[in-house]
Amino acid sequence: MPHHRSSTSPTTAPAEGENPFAGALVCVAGLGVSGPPVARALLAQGARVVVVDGRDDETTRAVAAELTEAGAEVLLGDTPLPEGCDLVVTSPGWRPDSPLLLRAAEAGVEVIGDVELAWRIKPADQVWLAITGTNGKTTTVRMLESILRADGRDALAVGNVGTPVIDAVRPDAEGHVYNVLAVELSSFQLHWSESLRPHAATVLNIAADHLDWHGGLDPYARAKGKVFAHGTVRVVNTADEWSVRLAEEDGDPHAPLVGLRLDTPRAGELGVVEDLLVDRAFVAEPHSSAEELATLADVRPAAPHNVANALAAAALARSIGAAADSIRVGLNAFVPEPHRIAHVAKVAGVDYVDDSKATNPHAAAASLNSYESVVWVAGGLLKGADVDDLVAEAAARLRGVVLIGADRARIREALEEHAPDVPVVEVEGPAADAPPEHTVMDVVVAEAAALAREGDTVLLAPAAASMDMFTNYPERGRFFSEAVHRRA
Ligand code: UMA
Repeated sequence: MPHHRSSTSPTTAPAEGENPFAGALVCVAGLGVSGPPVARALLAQGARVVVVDGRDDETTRAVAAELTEAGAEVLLGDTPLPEGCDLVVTSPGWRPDSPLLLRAAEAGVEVIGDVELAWRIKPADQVWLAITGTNGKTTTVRMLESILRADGRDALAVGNVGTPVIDAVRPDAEGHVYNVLAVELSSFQLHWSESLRPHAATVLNIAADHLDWHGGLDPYARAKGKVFAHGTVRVVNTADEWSVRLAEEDGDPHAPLVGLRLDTPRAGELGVVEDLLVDRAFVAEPHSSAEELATLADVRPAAPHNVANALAAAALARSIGAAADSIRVGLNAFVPEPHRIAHVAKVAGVDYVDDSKATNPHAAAASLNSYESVVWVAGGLLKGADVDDLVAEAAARLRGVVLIGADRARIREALEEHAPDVPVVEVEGPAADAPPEHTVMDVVVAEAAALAREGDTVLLAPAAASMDMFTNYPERGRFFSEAVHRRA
C-alpha cells in the first residue's frame, strides 16, 4: 500500500517486525477459493478487512457468515469500492475492467493479487520455484513437488493448481510452514503481481488463451514474462519462441539462463540423449560433463510435450541443489492427473484416451502429436481461438473425426479445407428435453469406434472448453470414459 511501502524493499519479504498491513483498510475482491484465506491472512496481520463478491447466494452467504465471525465485513451483490480503502487484494478471475477495479485505479488505490500479498508476508527464508505457461503448468508443478519430496525437501505445490499460495506462507493448524513452494501461476495472478522474486521460474510455452481477459496475445504473454522480472533463474523451453523471448526481454539479464530441449543439450541446458534426460547446466563442468537424471520411461504420460514438462520440473529442482537421483525417483512417484492423456481402455484393438483437459487448440495439438493414427473427438466452446493450424498440422494423422459442441461448425470448415478426405461425423448436443448429456458420449464413442481400425487411438482432445454441454472438463472426460467402459 502506497503510504507504507517505502520501508519495504519491493523484491524481498518484509523484515521481521515490520507490518505494513496493521490498521490498514483492505478490500478483498472475491469470495471464491482465494478470497477467504486472503481475508483471514489480512485479519491476522491486523488489517481492517472488507470482502466483496458480486454473487449473493446460499454458498457465498455461508462463507460470508464465517468471515464475519472472524472479524471481516462482507458485502454481497453489486457493491462499489468501499470508501477509504488503502489497498485492494483481488481474486485472479476479476477482470481489470470490472467496475470495482476500474474505480480503484481511478482513485489511485493500489490493487494486488493474492499471490503478491502472499509474497509480501511470506517468511524470508521460504523458497519459491514458479511455473507458468499456457499448457502443462499443473502437471509440471506436481512433478516438481514430487521431485522435491523425493529429495527430502519440505515442499508443497500451490497456486493455480488449487491450494491458494496465501495458505502456504502462514503456519497451518499444526504451526507448520513449508520451506519450499512449487508455485503454479496463471496469467491472471501474474497480472496482479509486481514484486515476486522466485528463486527460479519457467514459462513452459505460450499459445493463444484468455485473450478476452488480457486484450490480446502480447499482454497475455507479457503478464507471464513478469515471473522472470527480478533476478530469478530463467528456465526456458528452447522450442518455444515466447518462452525464450520473455526470459531475454523481460527477465534480468544478469540472472542465469537455463535452456531445455528435447535433443542433445548444449552446455547450460537440460535435454535428451537417446532415452536419457540429461543435465548440462547444474553440473560442476557444463562444458565437459553431463549428469543423467532419468529415462524417458520415467516420464508419464509418455508424450514429447510432457518430456519438456519433466525437464522443466527437473531444472527448477536442480536450481536449488536437488540430487540427480531425486529426479528419477520423483518422476516415478508422480501420479498423472485424470483427464490428461489418460488411457481409458483398449477395446477391439483400439486405444481410447481421455484428454478432456485439452481445452484449447495448443493443448489438443500436443496430444494429437503423440499418436500415429487417430480418431479425434473434438469440439465445444472455442473461446475465439483459431483451429486452422491445428487441423492442418494434424491432418495426416487423422483416421476420422467426431465433432460435438457449440463451435463444431468452425472445426468442420477447417477440416473441409485442410483434411478434405478425412471422414467427419457430427453428433448433435442434447436438446433441452433430451436425456442426460452422457448418453451423447455413448453416441460419440459408437461413431468413433465405427471409424477406428485396429491399432488406432480414439482421442478425446476437444481443443475447446466444455461448458456448452458439460459442467466442466472433468465431467466431459468422465462421461467419455464411462461410455467407453460401457462399450467394453
Ligand atoms: N467475482 C465477482 N466479480 C467478478 C469476478 C468474480 O464477484 O468480476 C467473484 C465470484 O462470484 C466468485 C469469486 O469472485 O465468488 C471467484 O473468484 P475467482 O474466479 O477469481 O477465483 P477463485 O475462486 O479465487 O480461484 C482462483 C483461480 N481462479 C481463476 O483464476 C479464475 C483458481 O484457478 C485457483 O485454483 C485458485 O484461485 C487458487 O489459487 C482456476 C482457474 O480456472 C483453476 N484458473 C485459470 C486457468 O487455469 O485457466 C486461470
